[in-house]
Amino acid sequence: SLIVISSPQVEKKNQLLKEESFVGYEDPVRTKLALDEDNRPKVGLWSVLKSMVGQDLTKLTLPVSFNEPTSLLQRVSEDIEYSHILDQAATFEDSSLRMLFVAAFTASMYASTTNRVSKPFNPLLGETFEYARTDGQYRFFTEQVSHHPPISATWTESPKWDFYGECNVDSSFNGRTFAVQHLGLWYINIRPDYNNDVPEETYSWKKPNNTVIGILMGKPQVDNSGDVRITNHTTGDYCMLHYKAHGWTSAGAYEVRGEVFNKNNTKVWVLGGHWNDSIYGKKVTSRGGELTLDRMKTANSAMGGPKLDGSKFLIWKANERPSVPFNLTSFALTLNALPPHLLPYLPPTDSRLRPDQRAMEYGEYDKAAEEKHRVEVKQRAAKKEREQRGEDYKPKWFIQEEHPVTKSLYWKFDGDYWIKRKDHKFENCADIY
Ligand code: CLR
Repeated sequence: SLIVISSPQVEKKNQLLKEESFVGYEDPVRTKLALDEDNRPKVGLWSVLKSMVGQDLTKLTLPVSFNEPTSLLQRVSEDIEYSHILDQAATFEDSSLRMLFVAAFTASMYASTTNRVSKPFNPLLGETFEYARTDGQYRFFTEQVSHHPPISATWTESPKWDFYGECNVDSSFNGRTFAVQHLGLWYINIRPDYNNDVPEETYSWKKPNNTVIGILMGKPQVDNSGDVRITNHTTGDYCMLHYKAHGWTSAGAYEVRGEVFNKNNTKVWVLGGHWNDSIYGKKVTSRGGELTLDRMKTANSAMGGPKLDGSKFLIWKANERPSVPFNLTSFALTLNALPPHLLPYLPPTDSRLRPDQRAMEYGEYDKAAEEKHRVEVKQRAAKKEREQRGEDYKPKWFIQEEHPVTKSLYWKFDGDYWIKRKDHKFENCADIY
């Protein structure tokens, strides 16, 4: 279990425990689905997409067999699969080392995109998803706060860190690739073990783009590319990350490289690796700071912590992928599980209760399609009723405000969710399914 040292960490840990956030999550996580194999009808992506040039994800009407049995809300929670990197970041006294690990965490999120060219279910307006892990000591919550444009506001808390932001993606099919552009700003607060100067520091960044490539060739895959700047607003450290676009050959595929600078613009660390596999760090010394990315070399691949002598060290390694339907990761597999202990704690809006997604998980594709249609019709009817009453839609658990540090608009979680959950006070939730 996690050892908390500083008083802000202790306070957060006590809050999570007092609000009984882990109640319902006592059972071991599931390691397989009821379905043994992915028996979705095999249809070429191109044959379906060719008539949909210029369309975005919300307007695409694809057969349900292009879906995987996850909601985009659950897909977004997969960002925290490797949250132990943040726990580790908090242990360092040197803020540039904290930045190095935070940067590796932001890149670790893309490991889940390998072999996952399926469409998650579009969340319904007001749909929510919660997830907690006793081993990670965090609680995650997200709500679909807007339908057009689709925006999911998310908020994760753990003794040593918070991770929050909005998944607000612009997507479109240009005839060759399917491009997903992230518009939202993402935040991490770290509560360092040694909080001599600051009890809590704020980082922010914008995610790189996801692109589905290889559609015409019949071998679609997700690529992640672009430049990312991660800023520590509290100390002035920053990191520049570059995700290399997948070229015509596979040389340089999945590659990510970056440099960490302190507030005086001095380069102190370099990092690099492959977002589908592992990321290494290296201290910049008088002998230079080049990082070789030789995949064959397995030296130093044990997680031994940072090396100060200028030699390369492993920061993160992706988990083994289980062989399960829909190519879900071992983490993704656990998200839609519905353990009997948890059920009485869930609000009626939780993604786990979505009937179409549940049918999909059992391989009942016709039923999934029917139910999907039904809940979407219900959503449109609710919208019409609101319009007739002249009412604006207001999200239940988040409120949009100016961020105190970046001054950008962000979705602030009011925290009330976990208290209501503890007391089983969910009777005022909308009936969306
Ligand atoms: C990537 C990791 C980010 C959060 C995130 C948001 C949107 C997701 C994206 C991730 C992965 C790729 C994704 C995308 C939405 C649609 C797209 C799932 C999880 C899929 C591959 C589009 C498939 C569409 C075709 C079937 C037409 O932190």
